[in-house]
Amino acid sequence: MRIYATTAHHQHHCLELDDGRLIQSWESPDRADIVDAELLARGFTDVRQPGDLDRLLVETVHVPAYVAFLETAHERWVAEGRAGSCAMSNGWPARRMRDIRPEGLQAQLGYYSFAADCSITADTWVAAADAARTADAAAQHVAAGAPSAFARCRPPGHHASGDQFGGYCYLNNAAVAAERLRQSGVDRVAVLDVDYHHGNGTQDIFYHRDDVSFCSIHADPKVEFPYFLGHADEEGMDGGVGANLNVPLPHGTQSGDWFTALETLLQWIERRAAEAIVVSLGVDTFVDDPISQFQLVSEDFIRLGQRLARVDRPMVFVMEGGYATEALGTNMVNVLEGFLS
Ligand code: Q9C
Ligand code: ZN
Repeated sequence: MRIYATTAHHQHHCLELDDGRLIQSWESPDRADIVDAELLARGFTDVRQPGDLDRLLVETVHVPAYVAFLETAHERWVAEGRAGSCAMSNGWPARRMRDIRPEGLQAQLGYYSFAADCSITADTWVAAADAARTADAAAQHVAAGAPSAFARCRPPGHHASGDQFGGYCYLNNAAVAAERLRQSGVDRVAVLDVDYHHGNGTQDIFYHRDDVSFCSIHADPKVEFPYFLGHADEEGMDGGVGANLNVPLPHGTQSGDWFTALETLLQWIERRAAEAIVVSLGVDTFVDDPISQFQLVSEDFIRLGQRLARVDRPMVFVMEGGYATEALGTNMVNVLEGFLS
């Protein structure tokens, strides 16, 4: 299996508001290093650099003004002489306020984000752009006939909507991959999101479309981030009615119930007649994940990969979450090795 990866992400490590403290984010550069080391150790040696960022492709899943905002926000932050090292919002357009695009940088940070768990550093844009082109390259490889590819993305992407960052995500790498498959002539694509958190951004980007189906198993948003999307009654809208499926599960979910939910999703994908699948591959379902509450064990990730191989469709694996850094390499590569075995 070919791997796509870059190292620009290294410079990006943002601040996160966590339990009332401002900390260096759980979403750290060593996450990628650990995965890269494990890939090499287990014989995944076909590691490539992606091509240039296809801005037009990115702007099919993101609003162009949002992309320009991400690119320039930190320069504007510095130019304004702000005290903190990261550009971060302190107010959002919540209920009873207006959905109106403001002018000032601090106000636009609120307009273009939905959570205080991530922020924009001097290197965030380069890292996010690298992750997006990494996902694009993996999708192009699969579109050209490869049975699978792994985009070792960082930062992750599935929480980023068309015009909002949050949940450690800025550009939606999985959505970029799905859109690349579509533009390469794959008529029907499915995104299978197995990250512990609901992929609210990906769902929203494709919510009105029938050609890209989205399904997800995740912790119930009634009690877990991103709280305000990912509920079981969200089925798609307009032309996309029936093209969205959420299976929320309670805190404490163990392997048995998780794999039962996976069967539900895979049967649904079969009914959706997807020709290729993008897997939003988060392994924060792991029992020792420091910010998550499911109880999968490392062997479960091998089983996940084996089960996905039996789906027998071209697959683009896009790395998302997973914060038990020590075990992250093992868990992530277990899925890929299970898939190939
Ligand atoms: N106390 C992904 O897995 N909330 N994003 C963290 C920690 C946000 C996770 C709170 C979690 C976002 C891609
Ligand atoms: Zn997650």
